Amino acid sequence: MKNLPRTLAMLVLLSAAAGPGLLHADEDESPRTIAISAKRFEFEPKQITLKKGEAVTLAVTSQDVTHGFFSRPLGIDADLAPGKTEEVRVQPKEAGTFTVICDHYCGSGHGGMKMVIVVE
Ligand SMILES: [Cu+2]
Repeated sequence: MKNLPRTLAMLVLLSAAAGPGLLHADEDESPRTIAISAKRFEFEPKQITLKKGEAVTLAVTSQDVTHGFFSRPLGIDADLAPGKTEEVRVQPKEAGTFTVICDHYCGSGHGGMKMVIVVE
């Protein structure tokens, strides 16, 4: 009798499925726009985060009375007329945490009307 041929075990190599290469999402050429609303006595959102060196447009709209939108270190100084949207360009050069204040008197809570821009 013939010996049964030995069964050869086959090694199955499982190769990890290689991805089609890393996809790099190109940076959008046009500046990102962030909508911000202003009304007595707050900005909404209260905080945004930007990247150092990234140019963005802040589209700031007053919902009620005239407000200011001011941050000296970020070079922001805008007046916000009621019902209008002011496009404020900003391109932060430094990382840090910056406060934007309303610098146009708008009533009893004016002194606390501010928002924070974090640059990282
Ligand atoms: Cu104010």
